[in-house]
Amino acid sequence: MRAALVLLVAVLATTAFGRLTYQGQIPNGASVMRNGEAWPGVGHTAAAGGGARNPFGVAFFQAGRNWTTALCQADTDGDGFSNGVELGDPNCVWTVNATPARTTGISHPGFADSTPTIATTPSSAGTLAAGVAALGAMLALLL
Ligand SMILES: [Ca+2]
Repeated sequence: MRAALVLLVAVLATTAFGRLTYQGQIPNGASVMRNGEAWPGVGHTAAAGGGARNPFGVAFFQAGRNWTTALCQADTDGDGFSNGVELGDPNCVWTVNATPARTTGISHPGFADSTPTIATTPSSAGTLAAGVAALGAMLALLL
């Protein structure tokens, strides 16, 4: 009886450890959020992991539990953002243990109701301001 209990505890501990190991197989695997809620079980329909897999979890499993270029470029939840954009690796160059290109605004690649919050870059804001100024100058000439 005691041996069975020890075995059960060991199996449960291994299962939990395995899930945490997978976090390291994808960029920002420990920082995935879905609408403000942390989602450590990235590949699962339940935030804590275990049970059924979400579309990203299915694709991750089919990719051999590896961050492949195809998995990065795919949009497994169909929200218009590739998995790489959602997880901070827009150019699909991330490797295990490396720091992803972006570590903020990480969204969930398994749910379409979760999309990345990417700040507008200063360069594009500057371009817009220059365009507005040029348009204003053209209108001034016409009037
Ligand atoms: Ca998403």
